[in-house]
Amino acid sequence: MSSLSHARPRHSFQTDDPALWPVAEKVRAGERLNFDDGLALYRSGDILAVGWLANSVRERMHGDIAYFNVNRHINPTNVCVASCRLCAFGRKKGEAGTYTMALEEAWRTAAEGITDAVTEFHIVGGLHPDLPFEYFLDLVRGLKERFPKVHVKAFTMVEVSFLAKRAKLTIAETLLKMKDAGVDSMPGGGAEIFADRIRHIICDHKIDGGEWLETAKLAHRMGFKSNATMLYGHVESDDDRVDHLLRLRAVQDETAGFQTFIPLSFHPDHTALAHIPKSTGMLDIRQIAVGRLLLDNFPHIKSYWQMVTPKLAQISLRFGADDIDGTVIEEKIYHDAGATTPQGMRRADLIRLITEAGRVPFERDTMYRAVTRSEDTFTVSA
Ligand code: V47
Repeated sequence: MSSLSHARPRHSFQTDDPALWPVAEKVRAGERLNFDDGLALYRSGDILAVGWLANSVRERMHGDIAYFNVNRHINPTNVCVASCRLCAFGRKKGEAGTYTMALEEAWRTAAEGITDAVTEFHIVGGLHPDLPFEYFLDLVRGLKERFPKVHVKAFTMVEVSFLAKRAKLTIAETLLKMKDAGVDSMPGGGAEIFADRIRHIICDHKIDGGEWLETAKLAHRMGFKSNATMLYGHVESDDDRVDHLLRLRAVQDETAGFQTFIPLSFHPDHTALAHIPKSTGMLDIRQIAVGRLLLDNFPHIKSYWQMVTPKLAQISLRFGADDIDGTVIEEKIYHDAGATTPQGMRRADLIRLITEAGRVPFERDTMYRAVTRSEDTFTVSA
């Protein structure tokens, strides 16, 4: 058994699981964890010990601060050429239930349902076979004209790669055009699980893990920050999860371009994997904690309340997470897959969740700068 001493010691670490003892020593010393340590964390029955370790790192990095933001999701189309088994959102062109927003509609949507001025638009959508690259550039340009202060976090690495192929451009050229149009950073979607064996089952039509990571690297080198996700709770093993996290960590060592890691809990309803049981609280909370411990070079770990429920996101703030995401306003991707959480949350409710977890709410913009509000506008600290 070991005793950890931190900047803010609270109590000593104890576990009866001997597999965690060497891990705890490394965490205490600030040493990097390896593959086997990752497996030990995934396989330990002592979730409180795993959480304690993750919390100690989280508090070392962020003290009691817990971040949230006021954002809006925009999904311009659900038409998608890919047939990912994991997805209930995408539809084939011509199928019932498809939609594609006209640009005016997308810009109008951006302003809807806002009670507090949003600081971020989060834009992801299907891989539409016909929409030209210009549509997406015009979408962003139009948003920037109408909402110049709002950060545009748009297009996953999968969309970037698809749009590059459609426009017959290199990835670098595509990213440059996005930057010129006003894209400020990128969301973390499409990463799923990098292992080929799993990708073939859950998202056979997407770029492979290597391409996702290479695209992220290039984006970082061109000055974009991005996030990274991991979709868990389907057919992946503990080895696949650790492999995924360590591949992200290796890229981060090279670029330092990732801001936040977001584990995404698989929602099986209405997908081709509907027979898979839904994830449980223990599974969800463990992803947060292991993510915090293995990704020692990621500044932030987000427990996305839409995915894991507000109650679990709140608990996560004691298990390694420092961020619970935002108001969102209108979520489609997981709600098509059976999520029963509300589609959006008010700023005041996010603050209450955080405060009742004993943390200090900190409204951030996408770059984690402080946001100050007055009336219906906001300012971002320098
Ligand atoms: O890549 C799709 C996932 C992702 C399902 O960067 C599903 O701040 C569960 O990446 N069950 C897109 N998940 C969303 C995303 C995201 C969300 C919030 C914040 C950020 C950020 C990024 O949604 C996809 C896929 O992994 N997804 N279908 C499903 N049935």
